[in-house]
Amino acid sequence: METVPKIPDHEITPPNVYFNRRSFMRAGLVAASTISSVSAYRLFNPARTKVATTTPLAGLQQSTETESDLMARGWRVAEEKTPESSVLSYNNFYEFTTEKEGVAAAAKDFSTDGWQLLVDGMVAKPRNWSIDDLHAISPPQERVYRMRCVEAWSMVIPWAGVPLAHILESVEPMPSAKYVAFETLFDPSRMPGQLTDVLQWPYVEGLRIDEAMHPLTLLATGLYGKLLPPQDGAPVRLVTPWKYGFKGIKSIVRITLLAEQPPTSWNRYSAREYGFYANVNPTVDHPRWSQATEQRIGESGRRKTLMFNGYEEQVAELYKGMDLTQHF
Ligand SMILES: Nc1nc2c(c(=O)[nH]1)N[C@H]1C(S)=C(S)[C@@H](COP(=O)(O)O)O[C@H]1N2
Ligand SMILES: [Mo]
Repeated sequence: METVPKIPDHEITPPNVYFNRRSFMRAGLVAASTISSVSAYRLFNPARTKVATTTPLAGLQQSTETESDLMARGWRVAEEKTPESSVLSYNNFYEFTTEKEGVAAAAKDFSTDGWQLLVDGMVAKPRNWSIDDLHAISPPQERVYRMRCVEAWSMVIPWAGVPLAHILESVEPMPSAKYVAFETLFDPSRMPGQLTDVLQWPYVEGLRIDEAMHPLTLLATGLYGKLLPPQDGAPVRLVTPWKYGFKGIKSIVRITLLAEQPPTSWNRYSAREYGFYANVNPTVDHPRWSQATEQRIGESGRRKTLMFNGYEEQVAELYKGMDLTQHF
């Protein structure tokens, strides 16, 4: 990047601000002049979020496969997990707030009682699912995945959930179904961020059907062995670990199978910056910043971003022959 124009706060919070502040806090009150006034303000007025404890996830399956088989599938990663406290307190969820460290507090009273997930469109058997219904056809499995935000920070998260393929197979997609559209709840009385126009609501996402059926694609209902907390997308969110984090749409109420590619929220916001595919790719930079490296939460220094976020062996086949600089 040659020039870095002023980036509105809601689009990207440079992770180095967050981390400088954290290491500064560890180091004690030494380098006050090196941090920005914003982080200095926050340092002395810490908005410490009380992180909600959540309910254990019943029926989490113990895998019978060996660790190396699970790693070959991409279902485990041999990297340190991001501390649970960071996964629960550093979030993007614009339906509540654009302040990453404020999501947990802003979402803490979000009730998901009686949640229904409608799966419809080009399927033989459309139906409404409760979270228990999802777990009844496919007991929750643990998946330890890398998560790479388009803003160039990353985590390693132990999710629990149901392969999306199991749900889609049970509603019997028609041959004409080529894409899968996802939609977050729209209810400004419960999601106050929806009273602002920072994005067009509801948040929507989409996958090609072969991406949706891929064994890495998870409907997550838990993390760290517990039910998903509100700030991470309760009660059910998408996880596609080889794609940028914004594909992982939270608090899903509807999944619709379609013949045509559906609109997606960040692509609608800025098509030249955020593509439909959003595959992690260190060689295709965001127009305003490099994607070659990332800040792993809790680490000092940066690490190299991996092609398809390290899932090349599992997913490269899906994109054979495609120009990834065009289909970014
Ligand atoms: N509905 C909805 N889903 C969303 C978002 C959002 O603002 N609204 N943010 C996305 C972005 S940019 C990221 S990086 C991940 C963050 O997930 P996490 O907070 O559980 O780490 O959620 C994604 N899903
Ligand atoms: Mo993100």
